Amino acid sequence: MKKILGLTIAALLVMALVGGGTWAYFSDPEQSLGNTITAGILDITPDWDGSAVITFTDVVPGGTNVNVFATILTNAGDMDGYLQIDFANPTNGENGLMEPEIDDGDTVSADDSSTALYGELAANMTVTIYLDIVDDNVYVALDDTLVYEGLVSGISGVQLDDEPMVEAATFDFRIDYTVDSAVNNVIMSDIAGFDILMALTQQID
Ligand SMILES: [Ca+2]
Ligand SMILES: [Ca+2]
Ligand SMILES: [Ca+2]
Ligand SMILES: [Ca+2]
Repeated sequence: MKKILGLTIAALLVMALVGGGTWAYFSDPEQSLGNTITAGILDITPDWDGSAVITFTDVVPGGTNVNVFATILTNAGDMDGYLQIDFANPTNGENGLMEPEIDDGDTVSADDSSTALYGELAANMTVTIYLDIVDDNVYVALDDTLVYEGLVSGISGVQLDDEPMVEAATFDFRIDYTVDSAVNNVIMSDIAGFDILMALTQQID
């Protein structure tokens, strides 16, 4: 009897201890193990190698050319982003002084070793640079996104900023040019060009 009482007291103690902390609540546990968080990817992919520099050659007074440069830009990552395009380092090379240039009054510095200076082409060539949103290979103001229209010599510092570009979006990036029809032989053999820099940045909702 004493032993039974002891067991009973022990059982009651256990019940009391347990009962004190075990008021029932509804519960429905679920598990989700092994979670990982992976940083998103922003990846602008033009279909040229990243170091390309646009260079115009064999242009003539009054000449025009559409799609002298065209590339497809792709947001190849897994996030929406903003596309930024910057232009820099316009070049304007004399590339040798031809006799017809001299005849039309062209001169060149004693140092013509640089390809970036002394030419006349960049100041006489207008470029139209755009995203061909309505993809018909033609810039139409109401359809497409104009990036820059102006002289090559004025392109440094031009920027397309914050153009929304959702995941997997593609843009056709195109350049047309026209050369002043009034310019004379001074542009002969000259070489003009510029750098294009692109970046895709995170879109913060
Ligand atoms: Ca010159
Ligand atoms: Ca178009
Ligand atoms: Ca020249
Ligand atoms: Ca020249």
